[in-house]
Amino acid sequence: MTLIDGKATAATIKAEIKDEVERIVAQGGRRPHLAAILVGHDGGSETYVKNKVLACEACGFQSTLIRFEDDIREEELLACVSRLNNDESVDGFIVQLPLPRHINGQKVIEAIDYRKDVDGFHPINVGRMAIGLPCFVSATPLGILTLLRRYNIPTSGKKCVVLGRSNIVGKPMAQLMLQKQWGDATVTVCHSRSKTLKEECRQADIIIAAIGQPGFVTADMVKEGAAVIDVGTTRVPDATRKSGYRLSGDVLFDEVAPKCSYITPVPGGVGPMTICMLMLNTLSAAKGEFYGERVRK
Ligand code: BQF
Repeated sequence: MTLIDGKATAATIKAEIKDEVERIVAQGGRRPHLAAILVGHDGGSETYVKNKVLACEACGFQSTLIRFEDDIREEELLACVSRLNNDESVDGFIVQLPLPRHINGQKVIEAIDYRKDVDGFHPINVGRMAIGLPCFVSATPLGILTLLRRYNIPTSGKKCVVLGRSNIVGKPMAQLMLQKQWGDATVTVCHSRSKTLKEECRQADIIIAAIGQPGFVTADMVKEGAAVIDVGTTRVPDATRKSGYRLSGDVLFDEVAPKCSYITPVPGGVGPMTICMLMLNTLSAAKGEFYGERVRK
């Protein structure tokens, strides 16, 4: 069993990004600039945005954090998006999700200029991704594909089961695993209503778990020698921690790991790669490019 070290892989890639940024700056170019909009004070969102700001520093990027209280009106948020769309000093920006319930998140996403949509959530990027055109690919699926490649885990022609059908992870992950130039796999998507979920998993060469239920994937669901990718990052209370909680994945790691060829831990697996791919997308945006064919293997 090989433990996939997402934290180390992300650190390597961030160092590569930083090198490129310093080359750009030495040639008289401007540092890439990522802006983030954070609404409210959700603990998870605070942490995630902090991770993004720190990653910008590691990559030599400029970053701007724009905060709003959770009673912000939708029009104010849309005005902020519009301002960032038109701000030439900003290469890319994100709106940290989830948003408060009184705000139409889809409307906010659609207000983002797709050329600055480094999260890859705008329908133009989603659509372009789905048909294999250059686009911003959402960071978590891109991070997982990067791990599979860097660890030389074969995907072409393999049976891949994606657990979860969210717009952020499950759906784009399944699309990319299907595509010839990415996973080139046979893909099955299972979700909370899937009757044959366990049977599908047992036949999978690769399981990508993104359902947000701690310990959902148990040893009896995993074929001997399968590769298991754990996208879960649920905060569960833990009195022994300073923070009062710990991150729990969707995979019951201790019993599943011995059966795997490869497995990602939580924390330190997919999470750091998500942040790192956001940086890569921002670098592409700063260079006026999409994450397209050109940068693929
Ligand atoms: C790690 C996210 C659910 C909903 C909205 C490193 C992150 C997490 C874990 C992180 C996530 C999850 C992010 C680890 C960003 C991933 O060491 O294991 C980094 O910051 N993430 C987000 O921005 O929004 C979310 C999960």
